[in-house]
Amino acid sequence: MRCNLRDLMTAICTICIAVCLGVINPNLAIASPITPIKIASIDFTKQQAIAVQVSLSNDSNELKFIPDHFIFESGKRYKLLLSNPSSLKHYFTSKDFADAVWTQNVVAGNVEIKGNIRELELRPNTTAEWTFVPIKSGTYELHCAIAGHTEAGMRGSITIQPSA
Ligand SMILES: [Cu+2]
Repeated sequence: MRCNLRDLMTAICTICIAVCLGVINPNLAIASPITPIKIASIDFTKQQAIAVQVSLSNDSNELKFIPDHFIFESGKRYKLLLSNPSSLKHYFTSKDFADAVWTQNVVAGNVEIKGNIRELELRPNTTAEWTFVPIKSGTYELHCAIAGHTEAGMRGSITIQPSA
């Protein structure tokens, strides 16, 4: 059998192309079994909810949120317990905050509302529970949307911090 340089180069090129196309795995002989990577997963809906209280005004009808500043951590589940002990209706309005959380539900009376919400209106002597998981960090303004209430002091802020 004749073996010249051209045949040799052709044979080498054929092997190179085969390797490149994955037909021949050069590591085949020393390949070790693939170890699956375990990725930690969290079901946010099943985390213990952290209860946080907020009062919209008080029984003296002072126009303020109590407290008026909140700090939440992204990725944790919170239950915001809202109450309005005053004789006026008030809003918990923070649309940018509402866009920065995933809302699991709002429970008011015997009704549970699932899905996104934008703001809550609480009539006199009512309560509501808003369960959510913050997802986007930032500081968001909070106010009561009733005319004149923001100007009278019914405002605050909500900060979402990245998870530690
Ligand atoms: Cu108000």
